[in-house]
Amino acid sequence: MSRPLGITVSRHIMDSQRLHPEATGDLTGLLNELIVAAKTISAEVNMAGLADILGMSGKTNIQGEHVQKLDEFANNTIKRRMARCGYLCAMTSEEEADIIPVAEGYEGKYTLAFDPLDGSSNIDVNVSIGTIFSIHRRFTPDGGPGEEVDLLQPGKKQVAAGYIIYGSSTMLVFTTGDGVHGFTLDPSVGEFYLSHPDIRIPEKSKYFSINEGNWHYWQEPVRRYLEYLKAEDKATGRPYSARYIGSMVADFHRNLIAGGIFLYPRDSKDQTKTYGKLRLLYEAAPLAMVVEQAGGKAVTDDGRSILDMAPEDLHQRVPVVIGSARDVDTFLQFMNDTPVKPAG
Ligand code: FBP
Repeated sequence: MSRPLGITVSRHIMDSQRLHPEATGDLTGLLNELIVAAKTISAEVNMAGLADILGMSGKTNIQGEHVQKLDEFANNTIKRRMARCGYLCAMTSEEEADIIPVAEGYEGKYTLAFDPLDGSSNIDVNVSIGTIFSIHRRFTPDGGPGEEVDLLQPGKKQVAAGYIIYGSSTMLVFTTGDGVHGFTLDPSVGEFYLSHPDIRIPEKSKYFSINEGNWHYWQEPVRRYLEYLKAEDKATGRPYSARYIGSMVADFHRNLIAGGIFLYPRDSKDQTKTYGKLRLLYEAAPLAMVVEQAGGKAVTDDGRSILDMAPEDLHQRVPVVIGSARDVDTFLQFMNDTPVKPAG
């Protein structure tokens, strides 16, 4: 279905719903509520320097990270709005140790996992940050509060996933399984308009995104892969350029639009994070659904499909390699020590 530029996101969601005669409108309602929360966060982020909302909240979250005031604001904004939207049975957030219940009497048939503000180390320095979300159909029978099992479902079972990036403009990028579409917020109207229909990640990459400060803590094949990306070879467009913002959502978005590979492999730097830093439920799995719907690929550094992974814990970490499919395959050839097939 061709999608005219400039339509509003609500119209786009309604049009997509028409493609699914079995749809009840609940997912549409849920997405629209989430979009209102995103607009609220966007307004606060844009005013952050003026609104005494920069800096630490004085709290520490389940990850052992110091919680930023804006993190807390974003978390509360989403929690409050979604707890009474009537479409959810349970939620989980990067900022909360346990399952987040919805208000009694408002239980619905979906679950929401979210990272309220990804890239928190960049909040105070005005660098792009974002909200990442993942939606599943509940696993337990409809009616009543949800349980952890409703949230601990593999990424391939997601019914919708995406992110809102608060950058030079605020953009919403998401998929409901019918391709990936991007919408730009017009703050003067307070409306998201379709600006990037049917996003496809370029086959040919230009960029690699990884924190090279962790070089000495990586497994040897990871280092060899980076050396390969930096070696000169015109035929394969190497050397690639290094781009690393330190906000996964922003690094991912650049690579989705311009072509690239983002890697956060396991490393031996921090014994509490021996199997990667990034979280499966509300960072890796939603971006994996987006990239695969856009023609890319998302795996762990030992070649497991991120979307096939069955989560065991709400805050489970996972090593992530995500981006243009050909580059992810080349990375895996290094990890499996198989000779790299020349590109093309
Ligand atoms: P949060 O900010 O949501 O905790 O996310 C983790 C994150 O900031 C990612 O966005 C980013 O890719 C990564 O950590 C940066 O880690 P590092 O500073 O180790 O490179």
